[in-house]
Amino acid sequence: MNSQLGRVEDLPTDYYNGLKARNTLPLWPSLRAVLPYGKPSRRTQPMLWRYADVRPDLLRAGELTPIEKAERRVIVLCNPGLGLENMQATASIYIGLQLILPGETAPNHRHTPSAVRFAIEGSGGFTVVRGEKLPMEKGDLILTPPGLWHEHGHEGTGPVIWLDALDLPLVYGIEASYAIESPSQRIDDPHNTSTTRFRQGGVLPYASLARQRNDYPLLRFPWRGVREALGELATVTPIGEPVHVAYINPETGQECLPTLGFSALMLRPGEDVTLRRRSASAVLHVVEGGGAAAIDGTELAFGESDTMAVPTHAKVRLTNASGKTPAYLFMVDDAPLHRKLGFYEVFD
Ligand code: GTQ
Repeated sequence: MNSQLGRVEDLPTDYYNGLKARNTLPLWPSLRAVLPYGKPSRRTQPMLWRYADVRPDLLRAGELTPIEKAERRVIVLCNPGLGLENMQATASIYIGLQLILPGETAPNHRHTPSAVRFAIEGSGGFTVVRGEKLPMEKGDLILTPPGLWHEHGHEGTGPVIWLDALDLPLVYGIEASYAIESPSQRIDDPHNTSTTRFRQGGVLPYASLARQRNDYPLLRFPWRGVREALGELATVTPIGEPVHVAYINPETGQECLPTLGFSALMLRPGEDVTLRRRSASAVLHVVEGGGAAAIDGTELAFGESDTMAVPTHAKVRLTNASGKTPAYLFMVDDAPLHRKLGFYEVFD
């Protein structure tokens, strides 16, 4: 492979200017920039947003901006390597922390980007998706798939805060991002029956076997069940091997949403794990506990409700700081997108 391709400066100025005047460019001076050898070039910085820093700003937004003036009262976690104004945690993943106060509603809309909510704090918050009312208690994962109506409300007391993850940078980047609004949905299912129907992994409502496939049969994954599953998996997983579960569509066994993947990790007391290096980018959110992360050599100390960015192809090592209690992390990644595009890779 030739490491010294021709440069712009090697070309006659009038030739180069003529190309530009005709809205064209020579490839070779830029070839290595767009197709770097061996590994993608990445602007995403390994980094951490502390909940203790973001939370006061979010509560202040609750005083400064009424919900009618915000629709979604969100502080966005922006990776500085990608330019703050681009609102990217990683190149494909948008992350925001959203606040809703008692009695407020965030109006009904639907959009082309896929979204999920992961509840962080407070009680009494809910999202209505496709006419189903979904409670949001700490650690619950709520899907709002592309094109499905969703709106948020709060029937409790005190602030409710959750993490939003969307494939917005991707969908916006391909000029396909838009939303439409509609009056509040009629609640057909006030008791979150999708979560009841798919209560137990490995068994399905019998009718599911013959039923025309619904792309999104299960919309809410309560944390309690995921935490229990991690605890059980830990008993049969050698120390040092990640205790890691994936959230799936219970009818297909595949990922829940087209582009984003969701999973949860348990770090046992004192445990140190290295995740397999892979092509996907990710965001790690701390559900319980604290510890240390080394992401491509960047050392980050994490505590409860903090959020970290993991670039594509990055090496990730996680250590539980406690010798007594487990730590739990929620992960969003773009592995489903990489798989669909045909280049998902796991290295090492
Ligand atoms: O709650 O529907 O953080 O539409 C960004 C866009 C949240 C939402 C965000 C959204 C929402």
